[in-house]
Amino acid sequence: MKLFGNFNLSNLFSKKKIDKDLLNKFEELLIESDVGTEMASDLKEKLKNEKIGKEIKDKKEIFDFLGHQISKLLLPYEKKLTELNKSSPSIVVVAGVNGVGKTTTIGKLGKLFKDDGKKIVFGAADTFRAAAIEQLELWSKKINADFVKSDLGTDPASVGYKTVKVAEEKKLDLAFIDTAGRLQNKKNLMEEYKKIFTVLKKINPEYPHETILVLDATTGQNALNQVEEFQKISNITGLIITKLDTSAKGGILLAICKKYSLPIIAVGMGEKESDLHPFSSKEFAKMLIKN
Ligand SMILES: Nc1nc2c(ncn2[C@@H]2O[C@H](COP(=O)(O)OP(=O)(O)O)[C@@H](O)[C@H]2O)c(=O)[nH]1
Ligand SMILES: [Mg+2]
Repeated sequence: MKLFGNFNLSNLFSKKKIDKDLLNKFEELLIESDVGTEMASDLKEKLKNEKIGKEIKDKKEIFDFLGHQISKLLLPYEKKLTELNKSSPSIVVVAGVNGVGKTTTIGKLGKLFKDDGKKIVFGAADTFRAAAIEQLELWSKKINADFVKSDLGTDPASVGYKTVKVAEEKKLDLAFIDTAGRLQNKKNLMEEYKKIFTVLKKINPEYPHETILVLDATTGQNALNQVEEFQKISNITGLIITKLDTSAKGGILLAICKKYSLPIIAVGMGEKESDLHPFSSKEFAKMLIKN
């Protein structure tokens, strides 16, 4: 993950004094790093108010200041993992476009809750691809979770229904329902996605308790469109941002928070089961600034 692309923040602050020109360059760098214009101007103002005209004795001072500001901006968007498990069972739908990391993230979430002694079930409601069903089944075996599937091409809502029933009957703590990804350009998949919610709500109007949208940090600005599209058709209650272990620009996370005020639950930092980390504004800001 990086914040400042190929530019070097360090070079920018090699000047001895923070003046208007430097502040404008700083803002440009922020915009190029996907944080969005509002966030960029916010951070520029903060730097200006605090440091304009002052001598820069040590660049570290600037990095620490920035890290602290970013951490403060992101703090209200932290959502604890335990909030996903406030009811018994807690029903969680996992949404997102194809390839963002939904299935992998469910596996990793399952692992975190399993390690915490919770009983869980995975529902393979991405019935669109055989590989997707197998992939989730593998995860369920790996972490010893219950697993519900149907044949390829069956109605995803019926898999959702069966998954919830298993969770209720076996008195499990959590059910994670995987969904198919190619939504924006596939009308029937979109309808099927909406039907999952209709069916779950018939069982219990409170279902699902959570709908997590998974976003791939490498898609940059496009992630914003995805939030917009999914919010139109479902009540997104939290985000998980994946692939922050790559050269993705982590700044997109700031833009999303600012624009949509959605909480962030966790960040994906790799493909392994241990690579999902609860979102900490402090840790995240530290990682951003380090690069
Ligand atoms: N580097 C990296 N790869 C990830 C991460 N999360 C998922 N992936 C990979 O992204 C690809 C797509 O993941 P998958 O879970 O199948 O996406 P889905 O189509 O949304 O279900 C797979 O190769 C995953 O291993 C992550 O945090 N970092
Ligand atoms: Mg999948």
